[in-house]
Amino acid sequence: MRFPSDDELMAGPNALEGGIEVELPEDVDEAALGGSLAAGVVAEPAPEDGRGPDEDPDLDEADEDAALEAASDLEDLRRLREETNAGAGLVLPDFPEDFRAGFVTIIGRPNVGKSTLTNALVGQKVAITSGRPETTRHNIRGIVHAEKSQLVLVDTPGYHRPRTLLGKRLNEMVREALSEVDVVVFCLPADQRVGPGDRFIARELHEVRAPKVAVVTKTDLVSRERLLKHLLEVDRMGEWAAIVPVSAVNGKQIGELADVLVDLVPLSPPLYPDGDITDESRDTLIAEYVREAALEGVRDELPHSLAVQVEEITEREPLPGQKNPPLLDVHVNLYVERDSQKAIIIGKRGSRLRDVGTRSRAQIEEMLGRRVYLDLHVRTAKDWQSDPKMLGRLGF
Ligand SMILES: Nc1nc2c(ncn2[C@@H]2O[C@H](COP(=O)(O)OP(=O)(O)OP(=O)(O)O)[C@@H](O)[C@H]2O)c(=O)[nH]1
Ligand SMILES: [Mg+2]
Repeated sequence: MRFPSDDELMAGPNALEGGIEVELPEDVDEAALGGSLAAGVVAEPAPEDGRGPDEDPDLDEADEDAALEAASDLEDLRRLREETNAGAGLVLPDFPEDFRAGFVTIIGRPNVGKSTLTNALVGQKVAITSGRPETTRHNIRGIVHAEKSQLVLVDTPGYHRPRTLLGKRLNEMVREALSEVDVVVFCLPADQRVGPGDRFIARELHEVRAPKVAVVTKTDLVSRERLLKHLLEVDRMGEWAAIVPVSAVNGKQIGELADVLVDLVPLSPPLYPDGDITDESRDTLIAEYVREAALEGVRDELPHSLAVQVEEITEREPLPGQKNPPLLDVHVNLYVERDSQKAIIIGKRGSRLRDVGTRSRAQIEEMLGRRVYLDLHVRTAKDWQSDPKMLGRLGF
């Protein structure tokens, strides 16, 4: 199968130039369609045994082994929690018999709003976002808690045509997140036409057994008429358990989407303790906040060339009689691929880097609930995106 070219995958063919040209078929009743969309769309609830709708009862043994292996991590986690609970009797709080919980992987091309949607569903920022494609570089779990349900969202890197070894690794992460999943959310932005990149992803999804929800993102950017045409295009693309239009920036239909997803995950005890909203480590969050601040206002290849890693965090000696927690020294390295990029990131007399420090420090201090001294170093790691050794050092 031919992978669409970069231009096809990116803005070009999907961008909305002069409006969507797709005509509504004559037999479609726009009013009726609009009505069902406004109501939050049609979802088929998961069967009570928690299996996907197209689970094949006649799997042969080899298939069964493969399927079991794919499901094992998820199942192991569930079993472990159940057993620990039964044995020790203290890990899990009581949960209702009809409690639902499961993994929801969010996929789509770069820049379609996956991370913004994840944050909106969680209700707090767990993933950084930016107007540049390929912002997310690892699978990020965000947990949505409700009285009778828990959704473990997995925000993934944008699926794209890889140009570098990093790109290949990012796509592998997406495929990994699709291998153990209860529901797939496929994001398609309302302000771009369905293009070859989307169709490629849709074809990949044929292999995935879990129910799929098409989420049309960024509805605030288009008129109702355009949205309806887009929804029809999406509807024609495949078999969806539901199609939900949302706007993550103004919170429209986010609650409705959560309800649809809860109906699709299986009956299960909670998978994460109450109150956990992500499994991102402190250091990862710090590095990501710095990268987000550094991405603001940079163009061309620079966003791709930028990587950030926490080098060291040390606590200062408390001052005599000090009541507040002592200052934390946070040392962070920013890597770029060329010296010319280094100069851009640092800015005139260090002004840009200072700005990056001020903005990210505010977020870091809020997260840690204490004051930090943030020390940023910009280093050149030549062509790190294609250097296996450097990729390894940077955690890819
Ligand atoms: N107007 C509008 N903009 C949105 C919405 N959701 C996301 N955006 C913007 O779209 C851009 C991309 O958002 P992200 O959430 O970073 O997209 P992503 O799909 O996670 O991107 P990658 O991580 O690069 O794959 C950002 O500038 C967001 O502010 C929305 O509902 N409405
Ligand atoms: Mg993202």
